[in-house]
Amino acid sequence: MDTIEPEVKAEVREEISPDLTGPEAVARLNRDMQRNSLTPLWQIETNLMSRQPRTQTLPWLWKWSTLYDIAERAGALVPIERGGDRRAIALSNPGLEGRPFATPTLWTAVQWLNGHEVAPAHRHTAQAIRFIIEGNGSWSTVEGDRVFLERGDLVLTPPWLWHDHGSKSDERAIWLDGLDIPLNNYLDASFFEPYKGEAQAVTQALNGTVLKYGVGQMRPAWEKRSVEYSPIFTYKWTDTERALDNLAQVASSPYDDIALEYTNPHTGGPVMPAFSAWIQMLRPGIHTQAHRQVGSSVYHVFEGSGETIINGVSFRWEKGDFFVVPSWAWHEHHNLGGNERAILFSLHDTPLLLALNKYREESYQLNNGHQEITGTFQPV
Ligand code: GTQ
Ligand code: FE2
Repeated sequence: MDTIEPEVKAEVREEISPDLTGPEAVARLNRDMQRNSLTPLWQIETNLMSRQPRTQTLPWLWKWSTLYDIAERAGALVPIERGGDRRAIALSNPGLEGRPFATPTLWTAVQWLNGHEVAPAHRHTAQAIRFIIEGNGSWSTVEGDRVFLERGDLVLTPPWLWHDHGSKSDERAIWLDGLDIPLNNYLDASFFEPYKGEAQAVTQALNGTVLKYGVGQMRPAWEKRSVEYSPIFTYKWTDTERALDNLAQVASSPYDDIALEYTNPHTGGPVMPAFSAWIQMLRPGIHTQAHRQVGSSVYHVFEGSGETIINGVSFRWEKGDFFVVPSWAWHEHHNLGGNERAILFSLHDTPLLLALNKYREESYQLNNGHQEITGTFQPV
């Protein structure tokens, strides 16, 4: 067995000197703590337990024109091979020291699949969703259940289920991937396994979980409730859009207008334990009030144009753009698309904060809930 040698052996204290209580003794104490891998709280407390969240995550925005151009070039230049497994390009928040994470808890990537390609099957403990931006003729197979991908569909890849993606058309498919990779790694909980073959056999009727559970109000009487994650592997856009239109007839939020969380119909909770997914419609002209929450979010503009004001800075967005709202940042949304609706898809790590009893939210009290705009974000 290997042993780990401490850098400093045996010598826990320096030689006794005549100064037992003065500044020299304090300096010696500090040195001894350091060389024995100890840290005094009294020197770090104000950083360690800040009065309010002091995130490194920056509010940021990625333009669709840039994302698309880069993904398209990767599609032409980079084959999908075992080992890499996926042609996915991660949003790397410039505040997070070059790590490939959009926020401290969320991996968000744009994945590009060429026509007739297969991204080979594998499984991992990281929890994943896809939101389909373009998908004609492409599919994803999750544990033998093949779902066809169409624009606006939400597709789930719950932890440790086999999944592969492919296409039977000449067209490329492109979608948003959301995973809890940063959290999974922070918790030292990552397991990954490649599948023995390339793609799984399809063992169920197409869109099997939609047929089985998709109405959401009922489940096969002989089955138990699915508590850990939603048993529905795809939420079809036509249902999502109908739910938005229906909600708009009866209610709205002053902060988010017509906002819906995708739920596990068996629990009413989020689709995954580590994050929740939302779809939201900002009706024409809507300018919401600002609020802030503990927890980070990533948004994708599915339709329309507008701005989100984050901590006083206007982030102008249009169809396809992605942006990040860090923890405890004031934010309000503004549809600037004339008579057009705007639709935002988003991921939030709220379920973690709620489960751990760390969630807080606050509404902006000044100026009818609207922040003063002090700057405009300039995309690269
Ligand atoms: O499609 O299975 O963006 O495993 C990152 C890891 C996508 C996937 C990502 C993955 C996948
Ligand atoms: Fe995967």
